[in-house]
Amino acid sequence: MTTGIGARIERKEDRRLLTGQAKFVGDIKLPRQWEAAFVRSPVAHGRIRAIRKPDGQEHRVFVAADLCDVRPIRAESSLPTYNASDQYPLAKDKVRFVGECVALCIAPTRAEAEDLAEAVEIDIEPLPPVIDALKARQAGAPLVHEEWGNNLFLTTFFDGDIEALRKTAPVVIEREYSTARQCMNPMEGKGTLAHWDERAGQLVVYTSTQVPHLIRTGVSEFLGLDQGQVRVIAPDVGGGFGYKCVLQPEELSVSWVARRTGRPIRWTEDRREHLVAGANTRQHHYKLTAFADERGKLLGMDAEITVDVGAYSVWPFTACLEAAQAGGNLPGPYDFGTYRCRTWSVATNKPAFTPYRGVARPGVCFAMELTIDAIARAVGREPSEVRKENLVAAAKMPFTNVTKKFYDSGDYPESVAQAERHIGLSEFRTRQAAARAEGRHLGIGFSTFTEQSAHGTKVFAAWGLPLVPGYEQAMVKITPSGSVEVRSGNHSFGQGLETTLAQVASEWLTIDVSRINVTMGDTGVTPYSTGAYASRGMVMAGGAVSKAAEVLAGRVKTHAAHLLQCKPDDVRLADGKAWFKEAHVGFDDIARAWYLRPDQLPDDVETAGLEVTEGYKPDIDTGVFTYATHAAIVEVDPDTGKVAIEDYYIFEDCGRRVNPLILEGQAFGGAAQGIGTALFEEVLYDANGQPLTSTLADYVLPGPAELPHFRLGHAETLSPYTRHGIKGVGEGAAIAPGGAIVNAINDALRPFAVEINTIPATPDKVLGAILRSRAA
Ligand code: MCN
Ligand code: SMO
Repeated sequence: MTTGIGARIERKEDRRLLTGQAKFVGDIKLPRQWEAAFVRSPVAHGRIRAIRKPDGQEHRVFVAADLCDVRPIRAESSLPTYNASDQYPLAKDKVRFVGECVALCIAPTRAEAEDLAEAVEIDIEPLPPVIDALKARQAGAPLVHEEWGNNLFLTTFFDGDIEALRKTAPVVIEREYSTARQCMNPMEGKGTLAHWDERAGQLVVYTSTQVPHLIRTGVSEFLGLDQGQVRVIAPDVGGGFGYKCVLQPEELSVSWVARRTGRPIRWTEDRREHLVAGANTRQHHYKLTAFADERGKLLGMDAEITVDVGAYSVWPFTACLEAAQAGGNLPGPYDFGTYRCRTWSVATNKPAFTPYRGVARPGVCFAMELTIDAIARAVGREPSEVRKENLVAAAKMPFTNVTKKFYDSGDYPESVAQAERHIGLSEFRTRQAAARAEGRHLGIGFSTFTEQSAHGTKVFAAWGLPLVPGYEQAMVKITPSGSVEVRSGNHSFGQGLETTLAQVASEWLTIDVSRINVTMGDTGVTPYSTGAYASRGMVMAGGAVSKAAEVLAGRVKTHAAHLLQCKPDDVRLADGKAWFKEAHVGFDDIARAWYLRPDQLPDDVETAGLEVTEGYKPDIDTGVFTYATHAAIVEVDPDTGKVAIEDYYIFEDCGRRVNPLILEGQAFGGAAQGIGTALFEEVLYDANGQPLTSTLADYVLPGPAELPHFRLGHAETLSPYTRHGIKGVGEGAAIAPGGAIVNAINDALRPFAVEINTIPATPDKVLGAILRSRAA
């Protein structure tokens, strides 16, 4: 059996993950290691008057004044109107959200460090908190960063001539939508263990991250070290979801204190710290007007998007990635000509916004997909029909949309047709009518989106981030025993690259993946990579491994030709061996000759060896687009407002599939998170900015009982612009559930003539809408 591209094989990493043998930051124990605990701000906004360290413990407690040689984290952007923020790893002068780090305490155990943290006294003069982004946007609001004179990290603008449409369009739909603030809750929290290695002359930082090379740059820049003095190692990482692709202040202060004290120091995020200080994503508000003709064909759209990005701009992706992407992505897979959009990235007294699986698109997809259904209801047609007619037609591919996104390939309407068929739309309408007659409320909803992946240099530059390249390198090598080693500076943090990169190498070298060892995440031994985010891993790291493995396969043939006494061109690789006609040699023979028996090789032997590093960049700089349609059937209980998902179907096209089994996991896991967004998850604050959802009893994550049995179908339209035709897909499934589920809820609620336009659609919101309708 081949284990190359397309093989449905189990993940190499699962044995150690499932048998408790994985090595996370929390599993590492170094000699003389101490643990850290943070004193965190109890108020959302305030001026620090004094911090008193407990008597006799001054050497174990660190505050901003101690870290005076550390530069604040400052993410720059090349976009005009951008306001940068300085985030001191330990707050200096002001605190700007509940949970912001104020002091760092170290002790032999975490319990002792926490006791020490309790004994630190902080005196903070409270300031009026900025909690509501729509109010904070207005002039005269209290300021999170006084020096700006407003609360705006950034505003962006797409200009389209919408006024003409306002007068002429037969159908005008106006809506406001909102999505709740969330946190990602990876199974493994964030964690960092740093120590100074005197022998290497390096600060070694073990950290739970998706982007080890970027963290190395960040730690060295803000600590004022040469990059050669820092080595970052991401061991096993138990999920990241975007939370772990930025430099966290804790990473910096723990690194500093390890260097200062000469002791290995570890901080492990606990669940409450995550729910409070990591409460940082997805909070969008939309004011939207859509214009359509009598059949529901979209003519144009006017949008205002406000994103509540919290107090600081994260490094390196800034506070603006979300809103900048939202403005460009709102038109999504739809074909229409006029678009006006204004976005605001608003500073509030909440934790700093970080990217979360889907970045901006779960919000825009929710807003757009509800609007499509609202248009369909207004013109009295089946929403999926209206959807199909508005999507970019296959015949128009490749297609440049109204925000200049270049859709490389695919058949978007067909994905809806597939979803209609598999969820059983026509049969459902009959069943729905019968159920309604019995007082039961079933609904069906669809949601379609595009997922840009493998963004090029120019795409990030256009978002104000010129430091993010659209290329990648990888190393592939044959060991002296004939097995294979792959090294990539990207990281495998749950999504399965450790296996799929081995599959790409296996594709060229034909050796079984069990003999391919993949090393990632250690800046000391891997080629530079900015890491795993934006669904770039498979295309970029996969492309680099593919190129390196292809070159290496050529070298293997050259060496095999000596042993087989033929021409390199006549050598064929199959089953992990090199063949000339019926004769063959194994990789072990070839490797032995090169490494251990050079006397067997000719004098003019090719000295380049059996180790190849290659770089890769897709043939297009604008990214490649995966797309999918999700379809859901729900039942709404009109007495409780509770929503049960009866069926859920996903039809997806991510180009060439490297591992269909992993892709199922990606789709089901992503959709589970999207269902959390749609129905359950919501970080709440009171008027003072105090978080009300600081335990998992208050912040509701969906578990198996709340999730449907997902079904998945695939098309495989190869991208013309990437190696093997691969497109990225890791974020995709988290994007669509909000739209599919709430469209289904609104379909179920049609007899009540109400709509839900806010997620999560919790029972109180659904029941509230029903009760208002009954009262009216
Ligand atoms: N894949 C494939 N065939 C393709 C495309 C992808 O088999 N045509 C596989 C890849 O090999 C990889 C996975 O699907 O194992 C996702 O690949 P890709 O879309 O390239 O995404 P990345 O490797 O860059 O992973 C990052 C992406 C992002 S940005 C988030 S957020 C996310 C996600 O992946 N976070 C995850 N999936 C996650 N899955 C888990 N379990 N945990 C997370 O934190
Ligand atoms: S949110 Mo994924 O790490 O781009």
